[in-house]
Amino acid sequence: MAANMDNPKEGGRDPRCRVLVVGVGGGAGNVLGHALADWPDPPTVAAVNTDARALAESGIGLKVMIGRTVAKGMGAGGDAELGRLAANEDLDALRALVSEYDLLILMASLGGGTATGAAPVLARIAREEGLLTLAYVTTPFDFEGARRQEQAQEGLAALKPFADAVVCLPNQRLHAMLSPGTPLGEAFAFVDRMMSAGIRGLWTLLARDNMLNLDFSDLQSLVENSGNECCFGYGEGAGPDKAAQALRELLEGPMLEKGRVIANSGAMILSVTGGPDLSLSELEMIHKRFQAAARSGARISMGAAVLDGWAGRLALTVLAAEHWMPAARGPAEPAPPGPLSFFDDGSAKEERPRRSRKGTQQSELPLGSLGNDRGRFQDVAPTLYDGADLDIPTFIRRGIRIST
Ligand SMILES: Nc1nc2c(ncn2[C@@H]2O[C@H](COP(=O)(O)OP(=O)(O)OP(=O)(O)O)[C@@H](O)[C@H]2O)c(=O)[nH]1
Ligand SMILES: [Mg+2]
Repeated sequence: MAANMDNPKEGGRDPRCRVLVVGVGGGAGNVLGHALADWPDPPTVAAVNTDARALAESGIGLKVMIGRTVAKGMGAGGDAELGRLAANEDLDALRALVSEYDLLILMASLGGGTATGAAPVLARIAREEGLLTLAYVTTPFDFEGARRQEQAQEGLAALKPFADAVVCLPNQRLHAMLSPGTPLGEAFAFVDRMMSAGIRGLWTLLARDNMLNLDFSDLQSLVENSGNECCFGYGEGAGPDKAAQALRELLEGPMLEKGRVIANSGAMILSVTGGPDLSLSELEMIHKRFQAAARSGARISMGAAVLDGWAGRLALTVLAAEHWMPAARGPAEPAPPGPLSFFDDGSAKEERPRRSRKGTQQSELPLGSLGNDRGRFQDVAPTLYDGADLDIPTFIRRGIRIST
């Protein structure tokens, strides 16, 4: 059973679960801006940032500004402690943001100040409010330097105790998929594409009446027994060979370490997105290939969505739990592994404790005059790569203008 079906949101059919997607910090805001551009039926998406200019420029409708006092609307300048203080300054706004939902998909590009410091605070609040939290995070490319990498690892360690599962994509894993000499902006755009496709693929299955549905409880079962860690992979194909192409990209590519992650995982969710031409034989082939690649007894669950405009295309998203352990007892215990679970094992799930509902609140933006300079971080050693200062908000660095 999907949780909390008693209070469907406006807009037609009952949602299978109420999903809130939040991007914390500049990089995550860019990923979600990217995702929204190609998302016909999106869930509620919010941006949380210390950076007033980044929020103002973002195409994301729901914006929560944090840390007006400590960060003065200028970003955290790569300082994770400042990001944490900023979130603590606006606990009420963050609580109001999440309190109406069942599932939080929290996106954070770790390594800078805001996401690294604030994402663990948001995850803690979501836990207190009874949401299931699936955090999608990236860690920096090696070329961004040791300081960012270390800070990202600290952020990851701080996030794990509060998220039900963290899906971590080290940017460096994608490095092998980029040709040498790829400009910085293009490298991040590639990460944006991978992350946004993964989040969209999962949400599409949760939210729609699909050919093969994914139920909230199935996701809950995977993440709650995942040992707090999942891996994520994405592959796509086009033309008559589309399923084989997508499989090759996933099982032989670097995102899932050339199949090593699949071979080690105790449970995984496969999400297939295709057009009206998506065939049963393609689904069978995908399932068989994963069964062959997975370890014996692994629980493989598959959902498939057919979207208009996707004829001739196929995308495959995987969430895999390497440290998955079946629950020892209780209603959350999953069914024993079968040949093919289409998420219909009927295992009822206990509702997570929730507090009384509060109205969602949108913070106001104090839009002062902000220039392209480093503001009060003028005296802090910049994180430079290829002439670009990574502590300057990404959208300014990349000259991104997202239309509103
Ligand atoms: N996918 C993606 N990642 C990005 C982008 N820009 C930066 N990143 C990554 O995100 C990490 C954190 O950078 P930001 O998102 O700019 O930092 P922040 O969380 O906003 O923190 P402050 O800017 O210090 O307040 C970087 O180290 C990069 O690895 C982007 O446009 N897309
Ligand atoms: Mg920023």
